[in-house]
Amino acid sequence: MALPLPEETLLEMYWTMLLSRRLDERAWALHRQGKIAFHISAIGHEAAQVGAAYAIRRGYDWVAPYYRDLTLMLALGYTPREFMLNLMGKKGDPSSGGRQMPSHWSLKRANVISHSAPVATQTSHAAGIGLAIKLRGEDKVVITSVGEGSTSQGEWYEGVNWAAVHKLPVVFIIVNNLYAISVRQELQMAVANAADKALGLGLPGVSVDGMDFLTMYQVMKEAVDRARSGDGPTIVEARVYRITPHSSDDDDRSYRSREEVEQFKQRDPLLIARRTLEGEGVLTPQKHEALEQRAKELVDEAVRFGESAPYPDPEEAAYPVYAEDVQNA
Ligand SMILES: Cc1ncc(C[n+]2csc(CCOP(=O)(O)OP(=O)(O)O)c2C)c(N)n1
Ligand SMILES: [Mg+2]
Repeated sequence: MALPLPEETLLEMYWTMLLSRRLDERAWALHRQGKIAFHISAIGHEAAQVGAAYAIRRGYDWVAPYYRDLTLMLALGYTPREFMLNLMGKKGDPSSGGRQMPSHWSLKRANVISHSAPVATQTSHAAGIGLAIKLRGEDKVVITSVGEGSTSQGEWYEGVNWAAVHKLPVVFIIVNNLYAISVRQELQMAVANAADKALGLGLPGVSVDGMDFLTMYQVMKEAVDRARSGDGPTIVEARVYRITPHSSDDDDRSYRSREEVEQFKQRDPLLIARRTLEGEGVLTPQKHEALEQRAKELVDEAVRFGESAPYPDPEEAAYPVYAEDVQNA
């Protein structure tokens, strides 16, 4: 098939997915060892996130993510060390200096805004940033993501509606992993696809296989190009599956069968990407092994770094989260 990106870029995307998976698995282990208080996982969501990240101009466009977006964050330059500081609530955590819950991202150097824990608040933040871009006459775009359950929130409709009315340069990603904690999609919406909600809001809505990073990239690229050229926002629904429980504090055996989880594991986005890239001769088993080795070393090193890092000083609790001069803002 015709590959949409240079081989080197495809390998970089694969590497980001692999690193995300290995960091994520380590986070689960750290939680079970009592070394961190909480983890919320991106496992199963990696392809959708890397596809979205590579569709924007990273470091130039704006990003309003949600808590599952570890792979997206890594693609934007977030480091394994920073992730460990975040998980462990240590000094220097770029998201909040150890004050927010883990995985409530912020990364100023990558134009990732800080976000709140109430789901879908980032939707109206993204619409607001979109309006600012339009008023300033810039050619930037904003991407923002929520889970499918979060599209039940009034704030989600308000943000998307505003962006559609004013043709703002925003791409609204809905990560449909079928569940909002224990609540299945059918109990959240009467439409078959979350993207169908676009019809009532007056913007295009596309539902895609979010387990395939190339499909996601191509659909996101179109939506981002559309937004950048002034044609307005798009909803992109990425159909994925949450292979893990909702978070470290959830027991998914109470609401879904093991057979269902096993069935979706056959469509693990990492396996799909590996198969595609090996089929195209971009990846070889040897290259894959070398990446595995590198990921293990990086994760080990990041854990050591996080464990030996100090906790924030008590007065840092009163510092601002996003302001330029943290000491004097
Ligand atoms: C307004 C609000 N209500 C409830 C919660 C608690 N909560 C956190 S995540 C979550 C489920 C969200 O599900 P979904 O949007 O499908 O995202 P997923 O976790 O499946 O990726 C809920 C109910 C919250 N954070 N904010
Ligand atoms: Mg969900």
